Amino acid sequence: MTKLDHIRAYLNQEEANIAIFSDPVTVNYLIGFNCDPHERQMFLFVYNDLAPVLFVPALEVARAESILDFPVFGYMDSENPWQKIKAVLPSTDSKKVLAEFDNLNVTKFQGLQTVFDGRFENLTPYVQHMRLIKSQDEIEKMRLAGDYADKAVQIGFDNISLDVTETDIIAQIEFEMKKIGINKMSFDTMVLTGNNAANPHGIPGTNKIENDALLLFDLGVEKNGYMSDMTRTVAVGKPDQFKKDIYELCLEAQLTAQDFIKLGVTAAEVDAVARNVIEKAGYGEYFNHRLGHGIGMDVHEFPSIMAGNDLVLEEGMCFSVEPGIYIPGKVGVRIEDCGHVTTSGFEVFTKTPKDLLYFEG
Ligand SMILES: [Mn+2]
Repeated sequence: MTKLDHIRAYLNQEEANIAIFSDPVTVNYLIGFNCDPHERQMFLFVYNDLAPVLFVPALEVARAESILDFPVFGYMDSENPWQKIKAVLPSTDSKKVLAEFDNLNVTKFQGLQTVFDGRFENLTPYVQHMRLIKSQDEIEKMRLAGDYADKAVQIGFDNISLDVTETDIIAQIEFEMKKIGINKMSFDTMVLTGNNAANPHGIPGTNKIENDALLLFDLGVEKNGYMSDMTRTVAVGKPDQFKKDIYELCLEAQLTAQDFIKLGVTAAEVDAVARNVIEKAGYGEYFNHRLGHGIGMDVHEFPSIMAGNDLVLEEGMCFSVEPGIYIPGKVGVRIEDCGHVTTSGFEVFTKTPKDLLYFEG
């Protein structure tokens, strides 16, 4: 069964005639058409018993038609997209209309309501569920994205110097990645020195790399539509024993959680295993975020590895394991790998070593 067949089966089960996809990542996931329409409108309409229809800005029609085997319609900037949708769709008749609520802003929702009379119901949970279990092909793509993250962080390591700033190192990483054909990082690369790393949402800037301190790299690469995400914290010069102890504690939490992951345990249990290590040492209050997030075509997707999530882990689920300890004004450490659940445990996509690495200032 293709992914669209699964959608059709779900429509029949829900006794609905149409599903509307508006999230560009979902559209890419379902039909392999990668397009960011920005503020313009793009929808994939999937019927239970008619051919699907892709509706895009006019400038995207030729590219879409070249890869799709079903009808594509476009609209000019000067046209009303909702009138155009109503005119081109083979049917707008459905008692229930399934749509991705997490992606519908009010403009889209009100526009679609002028096209369809049916009752709108939320398709987001079904899409999240579909994307939760990765196929072998998807795992391969995640591995490749992970390889590039390892390369990227190595470039960061190679550029550590007390003469440069956080953004200098970021510029080098992204410059070198572009030169080997990487179009896009998964998110804004973070390089945080000293106390700036003690803020879990620290923003890189023109801070010079500090000596005798820790330096945090959080980055990822998009390759073939799939994301990687990793964090490494390294030593510059000779950080004091306290900083090294916090590093070792964070590493112990991360490795304990990774070893614990297996089929049948819950997401909440994985979070608790890591959290217990840090809490027992007395630093629980400084680990103030969930242990991890799902990853795939989006850098944050399901499942959330956190307290309260009783989702049972299954083969093919992909997520991060990223404990952090942030003591304001003193030290910040985070260690992160993403991986996938296998029949024998958890296999990570990033291989950069995790023993505390030391660099000359
Ligand atoms: Mn992450």
